[in-house]
Amino acid sequence: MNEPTLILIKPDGLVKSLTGNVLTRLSETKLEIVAAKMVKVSDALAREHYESLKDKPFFGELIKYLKGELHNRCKVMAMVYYGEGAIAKVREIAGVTNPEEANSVSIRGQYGRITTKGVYENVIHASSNLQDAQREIKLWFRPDEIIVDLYPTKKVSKNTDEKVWA
Ligand code: IDP
Ligand code: MG
Repeated sequence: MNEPTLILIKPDGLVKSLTGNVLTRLSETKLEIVAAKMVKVSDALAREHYESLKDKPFFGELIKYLKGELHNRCKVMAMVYYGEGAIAKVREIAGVTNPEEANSVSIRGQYGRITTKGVYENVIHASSNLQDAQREIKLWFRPDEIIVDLYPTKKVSKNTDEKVWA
């Protein structure tokens, strides 16, 4: 089944000039890129993205990390990859959450680190399952920013073609 997955190149990946390396690794999946943009991450967007982790002791640092406050680089690259088994294929190449435990040839294993404050700087985010992918893609992208129709939309008003997620 064709499915979408959200990928973020996090601020550490951008600061370390890893964009090209990460995209090259991801191209091994043979998936299609159906959306891509640079995003200045607001506090609200970061908190909403990691909503399920809000009770974790590392949540505060994690929000600072995603907003770029740990790297003086307040942006991330957000992308939607699409195709057969996309979620599992990207998670496989990304590696597990803890960069020290990640397979050493995975993106996180190759380029991630744990900071002295205990933040897992693991270069990329990748959706975990279909439900998370849908929630995350709708959070980061508007319907007209994605070149395939993924989820139902509705018109903002009769007078415009602008659409929002239904
Ligand atoms: P995932 O990114 O592999 O899906 P999640 O559990 O969803 O992992 O955690 C989101 C992000 O929070 C991770 O990518 C990592 O940056 C950070 N994180 C997760 N667990 C820890 C932890 O135990 N200590 C520090 N940071 C963590
Ligand atoms: Mg996750």
